[in-house]
Amino acid sequence: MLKEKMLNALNEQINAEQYSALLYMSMSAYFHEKGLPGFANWMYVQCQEELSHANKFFKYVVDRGGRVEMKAIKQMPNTWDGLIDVYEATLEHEQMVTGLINNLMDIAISESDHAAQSFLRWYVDEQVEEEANVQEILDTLKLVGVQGNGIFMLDREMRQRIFVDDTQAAE
Ligand code: OFO
Repeated sequence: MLKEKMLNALNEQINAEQYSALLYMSMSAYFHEKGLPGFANWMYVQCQEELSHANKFFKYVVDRGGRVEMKAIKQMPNTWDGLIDVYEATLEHEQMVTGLINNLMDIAISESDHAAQSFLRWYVDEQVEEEANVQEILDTLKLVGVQGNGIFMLDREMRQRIFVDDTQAAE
């Protein structure tokens, strides 16, 4: 059985992951508007990943006998100042999420909840990958510049990304 503090934090995290999904969907819509279908696809896949993260937390709470409580999702931004601004905002958001995951792990450690520590390790590793992927795109964008042929090629590359549900493979 989950202790109350951990249960509340897990419910907050379900909300945070769902917010992440909608934030990335909003970024996807922004890229469609800007004529960048590849980047729009990349963000849509990111949205699907975040929903899978939320669902994994949902299932975990249920498996531990806890009650999932769905909460209102705060308004996400709808516009940005170009490609670099979007990926800077994405990196900042992922760094914030890493902080939330670390906080969950701190609670699990302080409560000697070994099952939660084991479960959360997947997210600790996932956040390293999330931040690294976004940083890499940001570095590439800064290198090629945000206009012209480089962006056209990059947009085509971003179109290749497909959703793979890593949360299932880890179980
Ligand atoms: Fe769920 O990893 Fe991003 O936010």
